[in-house]
Amino acid sequence: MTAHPKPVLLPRLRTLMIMLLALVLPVALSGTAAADGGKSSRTWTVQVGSESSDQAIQGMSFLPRNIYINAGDEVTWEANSAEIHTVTFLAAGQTIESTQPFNPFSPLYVSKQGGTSYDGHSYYNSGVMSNVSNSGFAEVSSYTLKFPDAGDFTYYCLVHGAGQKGIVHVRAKGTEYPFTQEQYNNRVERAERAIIRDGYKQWSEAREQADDNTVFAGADDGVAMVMRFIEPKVVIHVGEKVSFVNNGMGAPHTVTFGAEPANPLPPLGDPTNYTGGQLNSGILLPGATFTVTFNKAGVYDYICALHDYMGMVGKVVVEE
Ligand SMILES: [Cu+2]
Repeated sequence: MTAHPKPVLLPRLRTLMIMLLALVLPVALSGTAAADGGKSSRTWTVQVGSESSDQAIQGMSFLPRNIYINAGDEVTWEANSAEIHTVTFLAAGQTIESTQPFNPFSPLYVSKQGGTSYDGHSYYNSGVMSNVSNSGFAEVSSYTLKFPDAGDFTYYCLVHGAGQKGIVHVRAKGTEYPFTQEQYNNRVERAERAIIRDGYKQWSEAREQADDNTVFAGADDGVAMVMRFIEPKVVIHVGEKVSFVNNGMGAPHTVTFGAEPANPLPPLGDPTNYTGGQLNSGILLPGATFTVTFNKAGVYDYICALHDYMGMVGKVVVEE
């Protein structure tokens, strides 16, 4: 989970992709945009997550949250953020609470489960979705399911639990669609902008409360999440403490000094007497605080082992 710059398409590759799109689009449009009274099957698109361009703000939502389709249509979920998510339809009788917390070591959580046509009652999972290749998982960038039968089908993100859900409303073949994909897309863009605004607001509020002895490990209101330490760099003196506070509502973080452990979930080292080397808070859940006493002068880099690849890293400078 080391930090790498976000991959950028080479200009020539981008041109090639536009040319390919030009070839593919007329075919795709003939199946999706025709005014056919909803008789032919369509493919609809839902965005999984959202983010600011620097990846600092991550949105925990499926957009649009509700989509109205007809029996026989398909939905494609597209990974739209560096933060990981899943698209998961639970088995009949299974609750989202029973799946929590997310288990990063279980294939039931991280790998694709179920077929390509939704049967209305079995467990279907996209696997871990992300728009970057350095999240530490073998990511899926898109996931498509066909919905042959009418019904209202709720799905969740296994990473973010009950707070992140969406509903696919499948109506009988031939029902008039209430919205076009373009109308959904316009709403999605507005919702994304609102999430990012919300994130920057929380970020500046946390900044006002932060000082050299108080660092906020992210900030979030359950939907917009700031994937940064606030402030990331502090300067203290030998013998002083720094408290890392997770004031959020949904996102777990870690505070990890020294070499990143293979499994960053359990705590490691003695935070009451830190003089360098490995020290890990373990999973710092919302509401938790991790306090470290620095007993030796030096410059200590630290990371959130879950979100360092988005830029969630910091530095403690300890002076004599
Ligand atoms: Cu984090």
